Amino acid sequence: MQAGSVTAAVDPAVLVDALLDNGFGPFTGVPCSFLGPVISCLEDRHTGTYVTAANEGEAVAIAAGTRLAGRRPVVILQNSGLGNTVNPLTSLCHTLRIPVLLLVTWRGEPGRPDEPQHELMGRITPDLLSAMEIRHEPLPGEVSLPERLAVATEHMEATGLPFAFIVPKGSVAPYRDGPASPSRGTGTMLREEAIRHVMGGLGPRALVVATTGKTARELERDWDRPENLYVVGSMGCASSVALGVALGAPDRRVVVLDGDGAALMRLEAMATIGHRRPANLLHVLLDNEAYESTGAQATTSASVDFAAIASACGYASTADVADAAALQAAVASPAPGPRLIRVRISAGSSPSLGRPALAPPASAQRFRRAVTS
Ligand SMILES: Cc1ncc(C[n+]2csc(CCOP(=O)(O)OP(=O)(O)O)c2C)c(N)n1
Repeated sequence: MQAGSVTAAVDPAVLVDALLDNGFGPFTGVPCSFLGPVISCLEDRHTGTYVTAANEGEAVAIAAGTRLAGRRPVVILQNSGLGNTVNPLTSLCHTLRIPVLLLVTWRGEPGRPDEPQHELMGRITPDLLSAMEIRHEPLPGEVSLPERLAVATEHMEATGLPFAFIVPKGSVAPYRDGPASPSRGTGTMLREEAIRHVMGGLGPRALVVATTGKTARELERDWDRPENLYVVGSMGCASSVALGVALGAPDRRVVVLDGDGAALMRLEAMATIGHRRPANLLHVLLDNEAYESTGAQATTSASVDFAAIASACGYASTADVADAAALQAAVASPAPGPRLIRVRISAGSSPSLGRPALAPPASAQRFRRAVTS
């Protein structure tokens, strides 16, 4: 597939209708901004047909289950999440011959400038699908969509294997009938304000690890310092990185700025943190009930009691706050760690928020020096 080979963008409603008309559904996945319009369309026009998964591997397993129940599921994912699907695609779908249709976006497509965390996966996406013996092709335009869906169906029925459409940037048009960025979250603060209150309450030597997306970008824009680590990829891994730092540097206070989508993607991290109980770790979970960085699609956090989970996992203390005063008090509290502060915020950020200026390897080196100094 050549970079820039896409002609006209597919209307997400046309894509959804074509999939449903050809017997596909339900849908499950984790958002990428390239396919955000498809999720918006599903949620707006076909309530209940999209299952919000916490990570892409889980989405493949849910899809496999629906296939076993007689459906023709579709998994929506960013290619960065293809890594999360490798095990269920190879050892579940392949082994049991359970076909699922994948719509995989193509961040980091060679020839198109993108962020550093997408570079390697962008280069290997088609090869990775091929290595998993998953037939793939570019998402077709509207005219050839019915024919290519028939080909995908035939292939999946004949082989029992998954089939993938690769979705380059700009190949799906915006969803016309919904807001570009729906309002979500129940708190009085935006993320940038919550970050300000956390950072304002920390000493100069506190080490801060920020999750991928707008959290890392806002932290760098407003509070850049060598003691900050911007985890620009590996969604969900920031709290585990912070655990490692906290275990390796027990004399330093370590703070992770996590997102609700990220925390849910790797909820297992809380079990390990609670088990090891590093007293120097503060886990701040900025909960806007949304994947705000990819277009504010809803996460499942509204029905999740993160403080109860943390307590049950063995965290020494927790707090659940929704306003600035309560957040400041929770950060200043001498309560023992590991400590979880769930901060209920509202989704929203500056439209001019930039991308990290510091190259990731330089940022990691700088952080390492700050930890060991
Ligand atoms: C494995 C993986 N899947 C999907 C993405 C795309 N992605 C980047 S940021 C983001 C949303 C993160 O949501 P949350 O942690 O709630 O933070 P918010 O954007 O709301 O600040 C998503 C889905 C990704 N980077 N990696």
